[in-house]
Amino acid sequence: MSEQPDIHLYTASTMNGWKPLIFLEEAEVEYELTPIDFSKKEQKSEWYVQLNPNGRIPTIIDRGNDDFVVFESGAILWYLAEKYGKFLPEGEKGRSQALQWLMFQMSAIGPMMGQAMYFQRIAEPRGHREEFSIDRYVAESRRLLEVLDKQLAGKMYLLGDPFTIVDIATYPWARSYYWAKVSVEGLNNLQAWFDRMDARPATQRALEIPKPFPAFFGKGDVAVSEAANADRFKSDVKLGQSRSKR
Ligand SMILES: N[C@@H](CCC(=O)N[C@@H](CS)C(=O)NCC(=O)O)C(=O)O
Repeated sequence: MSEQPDIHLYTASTMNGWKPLIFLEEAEVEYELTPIDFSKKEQKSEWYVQLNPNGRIPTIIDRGNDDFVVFESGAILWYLAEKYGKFLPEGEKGRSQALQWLMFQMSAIGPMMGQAMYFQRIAEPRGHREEFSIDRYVAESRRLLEVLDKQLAGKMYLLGDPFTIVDIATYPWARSYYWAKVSVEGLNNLQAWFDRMDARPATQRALEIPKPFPAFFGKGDVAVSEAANADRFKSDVKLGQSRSKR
């Protein structure tokens, strides 16, 4: 075991934060981990924003490549897949398909489910219920999960067989349907894919790092987790400044 692994990962236990962890655990690659504490706003600190201009997790530094820094979870997965030659299809068309579904996760599944979560699990417990926004994001999330369900018909994984970074990127978000309060009823292909992903030991190991957050999956004491989660983003909810007219 080398003293300094190439990859230094800055992350937290969230849907985007788990993506590089799932890759690294699945690929059995050594890495150094620095957990980022949202309650201390570490992701906004000066040293961190120099690495990640967006002030969000995750970020990696590749010591094996002149300390090259990569931010944006989709770009991190692509970088790691190329560096280690894993979990990316071969050939121009296969890679284009991977990029298409990665973009779909990054631009649609993540943002829509993220907002469904935000309005219900952060804003609402802090006394700020926005019915219209909740309906919009929950309905759009369900529609997107239906797209995934169709894509998965007759397939083991999102691009067929084998498992790729598209599964890695999509799983933490889609699997957190409980936290987004989005129903997966009737989405049998999606549920079968959840079962397959739930059965991958390395992926499951990653979900416990930096610390377990089982409430995202409807397990453990959800009320306690919801309160803690709402608390760590409390400064983001500006009560009394809503422009919505009701
Ligand atoms: N598009 C970015 C989004 C990153 C992101 O939103 N990260 C969240 C956690 S899932 C975060 O850092 N939140 C802390 C904050 O908003 O200050 C990516 O995929 O890397």
